[in-house]
Amino acid sequence: MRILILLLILAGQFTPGYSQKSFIIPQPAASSFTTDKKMNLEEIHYSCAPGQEFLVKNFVQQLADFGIVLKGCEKSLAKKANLLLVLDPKSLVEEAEGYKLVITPKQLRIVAKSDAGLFYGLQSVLQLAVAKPFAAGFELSCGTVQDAPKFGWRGLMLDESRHFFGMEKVKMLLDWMAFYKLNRFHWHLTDEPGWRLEIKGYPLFTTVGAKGNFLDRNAEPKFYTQSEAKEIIRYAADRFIEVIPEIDMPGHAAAANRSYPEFNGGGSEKYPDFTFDPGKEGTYTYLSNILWEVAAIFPSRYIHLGGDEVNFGNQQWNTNAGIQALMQRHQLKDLQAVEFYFLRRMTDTLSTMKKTMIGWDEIVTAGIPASQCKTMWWRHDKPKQLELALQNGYHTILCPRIPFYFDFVQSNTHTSGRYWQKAFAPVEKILEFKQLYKEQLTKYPELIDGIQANIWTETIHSNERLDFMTFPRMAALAEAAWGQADAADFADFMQRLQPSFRLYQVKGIRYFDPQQPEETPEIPALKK
Ligand code: TNX
Repeated sequence: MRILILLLILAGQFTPGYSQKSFIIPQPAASSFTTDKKMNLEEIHYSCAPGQEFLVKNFVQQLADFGIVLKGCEKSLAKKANLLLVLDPKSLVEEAEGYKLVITPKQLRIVAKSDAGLFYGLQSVLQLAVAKPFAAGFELSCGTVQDAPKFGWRGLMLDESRHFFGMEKVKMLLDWMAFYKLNRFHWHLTDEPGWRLEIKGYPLFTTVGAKGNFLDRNAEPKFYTQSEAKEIIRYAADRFIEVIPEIDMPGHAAAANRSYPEFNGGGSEKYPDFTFDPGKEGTYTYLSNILWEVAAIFPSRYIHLGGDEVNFGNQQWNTNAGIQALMQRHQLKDLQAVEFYFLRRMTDTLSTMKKTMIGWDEIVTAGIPASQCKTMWWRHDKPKQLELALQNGYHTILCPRIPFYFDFVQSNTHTSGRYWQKAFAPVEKILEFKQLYKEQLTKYPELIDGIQANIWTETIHSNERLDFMTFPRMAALAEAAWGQADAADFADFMQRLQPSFRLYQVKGIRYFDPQQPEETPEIPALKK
């Protein structure tokens, strides 16, 4: 009998059951935790190189933001440290953003090749800590995590043209992106309802262009000054998030055209003043002046030029003498050829600024050299466009509407927000992403940079509704983008999501729980 018990215990130690599963989201590449040994951290004695001290400071701040206040936090000798950060360029942790975390009863050690890796190690600790907080400090189970992301581009886009949310809300999103190890914030700053970025050479953008939103043409002007934009960029950089601005062209330009009508290429009945005028030399100077300012604000290598849906409102190009002359001069056979000419030219302009262009998937047949751009594939109903992008050698970010458009509803019981026929964007579908695009991921692993979710805001007018549409789908996005879970396991993911739900509650975030739809009712959109 005793032998049998002993055998059972031993068997237990070597089966996966022994390793207590962690609650970390996104799921780490490998982790193992013991159930019987713990480490308590009430006071931090840290050791790291002077250049990494900011990571400890920021970590302590993050703990405090979640209500975990330590008794103290001071630097100590490595031997006595209970938190050790080791930046080792030659470490066995292979990937730039990877890390190894070792928790023993006396010490918590993170080894990485880069600051980003150390930061992600600390985010994992943060997630474990908030799952077991104490009055002072927190408790961790001992164990190890060896981790790195599958995808380098783990993005979230926010449309602030249709509705403007402001500094505080953007910072809140960046905080949560960091918590879930997302690393690209794509900022959609211009579109029809409003232009949201100060451009010093063109002051009318912030008086005329910034006025109004999707629901109210006369809403007071809302925009970011250049110094506010820089503050957001810094805030994001502290969290290892790169900010990519989007200045949409040649379509979706109505707010710009209200400000400077001399560069208006006209629109359609449904989309008035939709395009810039590609037939005027002055338009190229104007846009290049704007982009020089944008390039000076945003340190990112990338500027997103949109390039989407131009045919929604380019009919007037047919009767515009300047455009007709341009077509003759350059032998452009139709309006799409004009659009592509415009995009090639603007991409060249960005190249002179040492910036790489990003465009929506409309650009993949524009003849732009692959070395000068990246594309975002969004039209899930046009898989051909993705195939073309990859065949043409374009680095591609996957953000198909289904399941990555967060303005789509997340449950078929919801009535506010988009559907594609009957399709929508539930958490389950986000988790299934790797299986859905297995073929492309296998065939073009070096061209698919990663994935991104896009929060379009025609139907999102308030912070509350923004939260409802974003949480917990942001966590599912991170799970897919980090890409280490072997297969989509909704039940397991929902289990790991429970600590996040508690934090959302503490923070007053109106989230959606797919397993408790009645308790987390839909926050409806306002109708136009
Ligand atoms: C398509 S995605 C758009 C946006 C809309 C969105 C609504 C893309 C490149 N264009 O302008 O806001 O659908 O889901």
